[in-house]
Amino acid sequence: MAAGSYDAMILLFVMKVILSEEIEVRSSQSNTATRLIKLLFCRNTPAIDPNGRRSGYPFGPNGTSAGSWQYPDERFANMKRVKKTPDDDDDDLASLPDSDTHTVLVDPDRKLGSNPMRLMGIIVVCLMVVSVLFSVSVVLSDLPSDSIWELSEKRVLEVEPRQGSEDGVSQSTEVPKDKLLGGLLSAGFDEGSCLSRYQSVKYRKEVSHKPSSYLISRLRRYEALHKQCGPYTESYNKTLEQLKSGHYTGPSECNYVVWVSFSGLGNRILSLASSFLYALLTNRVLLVDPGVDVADLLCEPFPEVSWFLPPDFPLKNQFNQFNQESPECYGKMLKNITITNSNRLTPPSVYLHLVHDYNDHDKLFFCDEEQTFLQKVPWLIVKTDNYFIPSLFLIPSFEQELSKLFPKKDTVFHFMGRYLFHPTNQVWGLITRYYESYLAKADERIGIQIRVFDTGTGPFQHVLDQILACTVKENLLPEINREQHIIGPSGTQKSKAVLMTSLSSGYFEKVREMYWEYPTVTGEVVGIYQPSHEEYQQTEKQMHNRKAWTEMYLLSLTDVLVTSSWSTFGYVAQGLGGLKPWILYKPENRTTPNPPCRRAMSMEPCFHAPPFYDCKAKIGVDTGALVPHVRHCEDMSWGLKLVDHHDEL
Ligand SMILES: Nc1nc2c(ncn2[C@@H]2O[C@H](COP(=O)(O)OP(=O)(O)O)[C@@H](O)[C@H]2O)c(=O)[nH]1
Ligand SMILES: [Mg+2]
Repeated sequence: MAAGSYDAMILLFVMKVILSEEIEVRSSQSNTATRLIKLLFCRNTPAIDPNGRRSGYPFGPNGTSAGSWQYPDERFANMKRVKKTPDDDDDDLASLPDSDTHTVLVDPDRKLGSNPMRLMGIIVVCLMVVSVLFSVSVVLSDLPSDSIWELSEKRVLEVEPRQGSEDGVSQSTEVPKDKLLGGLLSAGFDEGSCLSRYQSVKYRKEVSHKPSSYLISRLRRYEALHKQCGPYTESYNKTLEQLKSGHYTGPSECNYVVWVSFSGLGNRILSLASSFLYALLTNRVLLVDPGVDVADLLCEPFPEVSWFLPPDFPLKNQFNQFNQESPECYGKMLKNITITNSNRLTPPSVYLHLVHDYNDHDKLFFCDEEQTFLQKVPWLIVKTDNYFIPSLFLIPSFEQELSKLFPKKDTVFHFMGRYLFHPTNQVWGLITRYYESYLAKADERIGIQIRVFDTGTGPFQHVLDQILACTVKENLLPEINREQHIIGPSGTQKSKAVLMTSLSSGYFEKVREMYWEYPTVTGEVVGIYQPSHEEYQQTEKQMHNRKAWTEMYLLSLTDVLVTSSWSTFGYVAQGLGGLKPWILYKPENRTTPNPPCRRAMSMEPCFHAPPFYDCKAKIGVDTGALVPHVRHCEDMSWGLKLVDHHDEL
């Protein structure tokens, strides 16, 4: 294409000059030939205008010789770049008829054909043109191989990204996505040690949420602090001395939040995110009790220095015994206090009991006054099964920082989760193998998370009815046609892959059977899949927890999500996925609720056990009615959750 258009352009230009009788034939043929050769290969550097554009391009926007022009289109610019040789500028065809040459050639007073010598000259010129064009085309079609390589490379780079594909995996092979999630993740990790960290983006749809630059800078600052204060650093050892001595000896360089592994996996992920945000807000370092399985499930989230609490941490053996009655419990200390705050001695550590059964004294943790006191304590040991972030938004001293970190308030868990929770390679294998086998090829992926808190073994008919009522009513799944056997031509229908998760296999079997036995009214093909059915919740069993984490994560990779009320398992999926789910209402009296479900206000998890206390007025208050961004949850009337101002309430 390049050689052909060069030829055409040159020919056009020469013909135009001849036919408009603008060629002055001087004394001899050789002179004419010299001029034409000069015309075709003139060696002058084109002028650059103040904007860095070349001037003198002969084929200006209206076919005019523009004095100061812009490239008419980018393809031409590419052609020029492709032809880069050491003489590139000199050989630049764009600069051919520079103003200089042009002036010499033009003589408007002389007319073609008025003299036989001139006619002869023109014939010779034509012959010359033909021969020169031949040579030029040979030269251009015989470009050096690396020029051709450059040309093909340019074409590859110009390939438009594929539009409209929902398939994150196949799309990723063509469109490089932002593996650092808009700067949320640090770049310095070894990719192979935790493949999910940088690969997860390939499996997800691009979400519109972007982390604030302030959040990004705070995370980088946190990482630096963690590196300075993490396990076995000089600062860590120094602060540990205070703990061992049992006496507070003054402010320390590094202060810590120690998260104790406690409760089901969904709760642990939510409480870990809460503890990390609390650490970020209070300039503390988060250290994680690995429990029996955390290291098997989650990669290290901070570069260089581990987030795991060393096994020789002095209080480690007491974690299991810590409760509301422990003398180290902050709520207990407050209960026993008879003197004013200012006279209280600062201990080197306190135990914070923020478990769902906590009492009013424990809940004073959410008051500014107590936060001021806790600020000085080097070691805070936290046991919690809650997503307590909504109540952090009601503490005045955190307000400003939180709104800078999260200008969009319903993205807190989404960003904390995407930053912290990367499945280990073992779990990533389970996730990706399942995704690629059953979900990747579908036109749409629907997640249905079933969690039944009723006693007795399911499956229950009222729950099955509820699932179908919700998904069909909300147009998430098509209805079936019980009258016909076949609908629509085969092979052309849209496909939906439904990922069901439940401890029981009963719901999955019934729904799968239904879509096998009958066609859908829309002709859509519906595949139903469930990775496991573990029957009951198990603790401390490695594969059980890996499967639970795999399923939460797979649910987060779907396009549309249905979750169960009260389930932290579902909250994790919706938050990681950036999905506003349809929530199945909690059935009462073994009856299908009507309506069966509703759309969530936001993708944020619900804080199941918030305090209802006005710390200043020292009276009870509805904490779900104080600010527009902290509301009562859809699935738990007393719970609190974050919503964005503009979300429908
Ligand atoms: N694999 C799997 N495990 C489940 C499922 N539902 C509950 N579990 C197990 O039961 C535990 C329940 O605790 P949690 O994660 O807090 O979920 P929640 O009870 O729904 O809030 C999970 O951690 C799993 O161990 C499920 O659908 N799939
Ligand atoms: Mg739970």
